[in-house]
Amino acid sequence: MTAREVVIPDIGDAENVEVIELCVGPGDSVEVDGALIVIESDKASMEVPSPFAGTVAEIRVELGDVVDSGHVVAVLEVTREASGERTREEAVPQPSAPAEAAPSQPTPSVAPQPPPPPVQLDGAADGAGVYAGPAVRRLARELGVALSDVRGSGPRGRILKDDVKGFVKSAMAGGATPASAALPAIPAIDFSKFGPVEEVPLTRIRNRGARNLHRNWLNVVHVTQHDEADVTDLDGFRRSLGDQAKARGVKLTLLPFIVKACAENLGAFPRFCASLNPAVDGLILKHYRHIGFAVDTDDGLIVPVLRDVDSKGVWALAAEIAELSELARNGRLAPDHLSGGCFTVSSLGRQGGTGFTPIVNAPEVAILGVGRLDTKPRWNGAAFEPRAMLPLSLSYDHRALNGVEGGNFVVALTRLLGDIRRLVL
Ligand code: CAO
Repeated sequence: MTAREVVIPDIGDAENVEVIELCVGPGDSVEVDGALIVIESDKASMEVPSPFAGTVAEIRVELGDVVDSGHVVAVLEVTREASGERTREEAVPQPSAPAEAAPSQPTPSVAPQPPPPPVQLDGAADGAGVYAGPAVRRLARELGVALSDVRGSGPRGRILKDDVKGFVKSAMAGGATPASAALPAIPAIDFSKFGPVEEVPLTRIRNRGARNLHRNWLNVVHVTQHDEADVTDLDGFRRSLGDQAKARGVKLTLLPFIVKACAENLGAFPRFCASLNPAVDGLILKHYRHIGFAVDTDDGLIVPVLRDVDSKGVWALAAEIAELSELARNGRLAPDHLSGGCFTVSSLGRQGGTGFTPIVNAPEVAILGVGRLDTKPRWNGAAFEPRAMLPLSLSYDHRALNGVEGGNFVVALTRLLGDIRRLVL
């Protein structure tokens, strides 16, 4: 085999163009006219095609290099030439590498045959208006992908092979979206360049959860309203029930009280117990109070639903929360346990934190995040006194609810939790 240099062909009056993509690397096979690199001038991007078929021995440019006509791009071990009939004996050595960079056994190279012209990428025949090179177009054709549906992650939105592959992967996972709706792709990075890594698969639940969260994040117009409820009396009351809880075999945490207060509050604010209709021009008000609560399991986050919370007492809710959490952690929840929620409570109280922004569990329109209770000094009009303060974070869909409604809901909820006697009024 003969080693031959490939140079950048005549690119007209475009000078000092930038190398923006390396399409091949050492050891790769290339066909005649296969793309070697992509260069970009002020006006256009062009692929530099290979005039030979063979194997890439060396790439002589790097991303970001500024190059011109005649610059050596690569050295190929040639098996076949574009114009077909020339033999390796006809090759004319052309020492174009700088002396100090030359290998001890100089590579016999040849004056390049008039190299094929660069292939302009912008506005090519199929998928006109799509910014992609022939190799990418060929790959898209082979995979049956319409390039107009693919979001390019290259410079100025150019579609790369990885974008096409990513689109196919996403389509197979059920998540592909047309470019008009898709976000710019996050570049795939080989992190092992920076240090040791390992890839672990997401569990089925985490995987499904990730898709749902992404869907909700993209569809819902999120606003999060933060507040603190003074739960000094409520927490004292809860603790005072410790012996009764033990006798009943129930763990009485703040959560059943919070869920109960939410059900009460949903009665006063029915637009929070609702879903937008599919056309997003109407609100479906639900006259039932089924409330989901987030459970952290080894396999991922699960949200079982407590039914008719408004008609249940705190003991019953505490027992049901324990039972559903246990079923969730053992992977034994039935579909009925997971459907029909109107509103969700996500408590990170045990874990800690003063506030977070929970993602609305669409098609619900609101979710309450609960942080860790903390004793804080509070001004009572005459002096500071220690009070047990519970951080609350209400995220809601701004398409369904406005800020005043969000604020009013949280304030009313803090009042209910501040004086739970109100729950029986
Ligand atoms: N502040 C301080 N302490 C709190 C608290 C709070 N807000 N909430 C709970 N605690 C305490 C409890 O009182 C309990 O203390 P003791 O063991 O001393 O009695 C302890 O933390 C453990 O509570 P728990 O987590 O077992 O019970 P719970 O009723 O509060 O919550 C459940 C049950 C299933 C919701 C919870 O275990 C869980 O899985 N939480 C994670 C939810 C989650 O991942 N949310 C994030 C989703 S992203 O939106």
